[in-house]
Amino acid sequence: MSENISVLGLGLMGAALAESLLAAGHRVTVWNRTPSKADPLVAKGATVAATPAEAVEAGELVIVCVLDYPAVRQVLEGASLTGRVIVNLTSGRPSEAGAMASWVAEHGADYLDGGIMAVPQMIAKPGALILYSASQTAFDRYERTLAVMAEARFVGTDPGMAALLDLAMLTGMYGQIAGCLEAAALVTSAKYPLKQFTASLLVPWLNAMAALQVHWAEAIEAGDHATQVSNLEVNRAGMETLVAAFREQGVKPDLLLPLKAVIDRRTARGLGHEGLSGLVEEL
Ligand code: FVH
Repeated sequence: MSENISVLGLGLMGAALAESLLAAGHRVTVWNRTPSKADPLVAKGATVAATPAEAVEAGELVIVCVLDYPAVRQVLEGASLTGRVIVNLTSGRPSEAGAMASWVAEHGADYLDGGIMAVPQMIAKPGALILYSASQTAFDRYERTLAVMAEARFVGTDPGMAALLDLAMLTGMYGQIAGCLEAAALVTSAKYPLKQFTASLLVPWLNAMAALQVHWAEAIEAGDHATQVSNLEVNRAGMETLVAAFREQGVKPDLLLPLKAVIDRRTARGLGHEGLSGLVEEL
């Protein structure tokens, strides 16, 4: 079914979202602070609105994707939101999502907050995921429409939950990036071909290790950090070796040292028999 949808914010991500909705046959109205960014979408069939208020009026479903939450507020302020469903796909903090949900409700609209787990090039392709939270009613009503942009997954009625899970997933990603950058520095210090190391050794290893995460999650939920894999004392000694080897190679272990510090703290408290999952108690 073709819907009237408005997209406010046509940066890299907003433009990709609007394009996917147009390609799916929806009637899309667009608005952007810098108007010229609408031109490629107008060429593909979008209608351009002169103001955010005009854009909000045109769509029952209003998608906002701008830099940050203060910008969302600036964009929506002054528009008549009554009866609309506002889907905010701007990245932010859980508390910002909660405040935005209240503000939108005060203005007579239903609210979904979203966390985009994709880059613009992935939109409307397999592998793209958007997490949604806040109004279950709005999600149920528009789930099929939202699924045009990316797999749509509702994670709860707490408005901040999508933002929190988005940040948690980014945290996992940054941890992996930190480890991979240190590994790259170590490998290049020995003049070993980095691409070969990464493709044939590192990536398969990380995939195998990723499988352990669910086991750790179970241990953390149960508060049971007994291990049959490797205890913290073994990991503490391993970290000492790692850091010493880095220094011998002339490489700074800066991204590893915070993890080492937490392992040292936990073992110093006499908990070296536990597994790595126990470190969560230190955070
Ligand atoms: N790009 C990505 O890979 C990530 C993936 C995960 C989610 N993020 C979030 O999406 C939001 C938008 O990101 P973006 O990539 O589209 O960013 P830009 O291309 O830089 O476009 C920014 C748009 O925001 C508009 N804007 C900024 N400030 C204001 C304001 N005060 N009032 C109105 N609009 C504003 C900007 O307008 P203009 O500069 O073109 O006039 C762009 O439309 C973001 O939360 C990411 O974290 C993307």
